[in-house]
Amino acid sequence: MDSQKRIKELVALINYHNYQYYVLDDPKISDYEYDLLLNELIGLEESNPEYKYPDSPTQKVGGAVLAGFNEVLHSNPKLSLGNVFDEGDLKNFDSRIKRILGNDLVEYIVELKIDGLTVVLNYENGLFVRGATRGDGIKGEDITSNLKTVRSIPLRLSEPVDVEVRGEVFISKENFEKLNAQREETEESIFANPRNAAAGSLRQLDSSITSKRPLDIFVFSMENMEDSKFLTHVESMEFLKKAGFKISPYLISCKSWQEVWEQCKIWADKRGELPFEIDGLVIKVNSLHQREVLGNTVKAPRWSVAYKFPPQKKETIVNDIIVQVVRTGVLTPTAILEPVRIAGSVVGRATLHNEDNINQKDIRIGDTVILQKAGDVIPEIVSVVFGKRNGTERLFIMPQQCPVCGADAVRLKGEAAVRCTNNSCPAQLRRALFHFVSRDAMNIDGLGPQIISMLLDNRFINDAGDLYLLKDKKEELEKVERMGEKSVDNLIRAIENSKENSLDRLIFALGIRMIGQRASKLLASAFGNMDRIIEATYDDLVKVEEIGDKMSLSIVSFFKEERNITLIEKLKKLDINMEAERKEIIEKEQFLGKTFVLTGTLSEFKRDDAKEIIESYGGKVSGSVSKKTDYVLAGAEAGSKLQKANDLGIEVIGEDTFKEWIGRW
Ligand code: 1X8
Repeated sequence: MDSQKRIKELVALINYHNYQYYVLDDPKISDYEYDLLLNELIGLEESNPEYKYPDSPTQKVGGAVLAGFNEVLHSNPKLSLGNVFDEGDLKNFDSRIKRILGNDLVEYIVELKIDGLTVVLNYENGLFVRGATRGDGIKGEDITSNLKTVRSIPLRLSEPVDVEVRGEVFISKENFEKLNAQREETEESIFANPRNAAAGSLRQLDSSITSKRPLDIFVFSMENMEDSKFLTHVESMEFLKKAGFKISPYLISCKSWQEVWEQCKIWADKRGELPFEIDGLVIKVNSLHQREVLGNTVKAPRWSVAYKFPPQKKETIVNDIIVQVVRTGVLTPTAILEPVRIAGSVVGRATLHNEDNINQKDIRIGDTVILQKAGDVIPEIVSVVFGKRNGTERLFIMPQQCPVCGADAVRLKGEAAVRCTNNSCPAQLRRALFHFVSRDAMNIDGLGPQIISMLLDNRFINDAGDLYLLKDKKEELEKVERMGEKSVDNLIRAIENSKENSLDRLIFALGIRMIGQRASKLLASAFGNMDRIIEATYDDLVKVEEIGDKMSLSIVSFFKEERNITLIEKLKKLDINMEAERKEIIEKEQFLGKTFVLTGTLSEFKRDDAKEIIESYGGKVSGSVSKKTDYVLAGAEAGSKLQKANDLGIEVIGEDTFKEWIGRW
């Protein structure tokens, strides 16, 4: 069969199966058979690019990366809706409609208000040509290539019509949980709620990223119905459904505002049982003729309104307050609650964030509290029911030690968080290792989060130093699934290479709080080697330009921890470079090629250290003064050497000048 014909056939066939699977949730073939068809199409399109059709399902995997989104001017303003919050508001909405329409009967359609991102889709001749965000209602952003990847958005309709529809793109609760679990695994930031996840996914400039997100859509209105054959909204939705759209799942007909209010009460309770998030209901007049009579205000249509659910609140009891150590080492107090059902799920614990939050709200163990689950999925304690206290409640005291490893937990000035100071705390180790090997730190290629986790879980490593011992465990490593000989060799080579990294990389890799890449470079160049940084006092540190008060405190407290010193000693024994690179300091022309003689006692340097500094800056140190001596560095009680220098007319410098030259004063 000729390629063009087969391509056409495959496009139609795969689009049909997409529709069965993603819109109707009724697959007709196995995933395997589906993949075979898709692969065949991909192959044929590759060898026949001229037959790549605009409705080809291969576009669902994304493609070109955009520099930015173009602006789209909407055909008509995409108005937002007025809100009603209670029975009274709803009655007023109905009264206004009745006032305008006289005694006509009004049928309302009640629908779910999906908590996602509103988009506008345009079809010409049945072909999807453009999709945009709602934006400010007048202008949106062209996100066509991202919307093409949404599996339930049809690329071609069953009829060759020109149509504009509005819908809500969302991510189901189940897929949201899965997506976040995945992101946690790969150390990516997690989304606060399904709406943010959907919005973030649609704003990707690389549509292949969007294609990997489990986006879905409900279409809820047809926008260009001016001269349409439809008499009602429901008819237009039935048409859209037949055309291939996944339409809003409940269209509940109500004959009075009282019936509508019943639905509001029903859904406020039932919302939790839905597989996706809703933040209210939308109430619409069904008759298109009546809609036209009612018209719009400047802001919103008079024939529709949104009912907003009250944030869900429940009373419960704080049975205990425990402290969890999160990956960043922050000790997070968490309330253990008497389980309550709220917004469809049973809540048994709530984060209390930090000490200050507990104190401000005066939350005590045994308290009765108000728990709230608003738009966000994370439950929160809003307040204490003080009237229910009986005197048995206990104050919570933040521990001074990490509950996981027992190391000191400290609260740094200006921070609400209390942190475990132990960098190798099991709760933190994984994260510390991710950081240690990362590109800007030790830059060990091929050591991603998965491999690190595998190494930890199989007890190949217990700290960063153990990475450098892996070369002795080659055979055991090769036995691990997916670690062939070649990948083990590559990994070990990358680890070995990192031994020669510059000092600033190592400093950064240690993960000292507040010490980023730049501060690491400054420390490396100011102190020259790791030992001097370890020995540096707060006063020494704050003198370094750009190293401020908080950074200095953080450095001092880091090196006070014995575990951190032990790790550095271990790394030193394993031959990890602890010296600043020469090239960084060759610029110190006072030293380069110059011969120094040391005499007397320096107050801030041991003689060996001073020697090392001079050498590291490109100078030489000699034991006796001669004509070849360039400088004599004289400390207190300098004796004959100083005399000789003066006799020979050799420049004598003091400790202050020396410190100035090396950038420490
Ligand atoms: C917004 C939404 C509407 C519907 C569902 N979800 C939304 N987020 C619906 O009509 N079923 S209508 C709407 C609007 O007009 N702003």
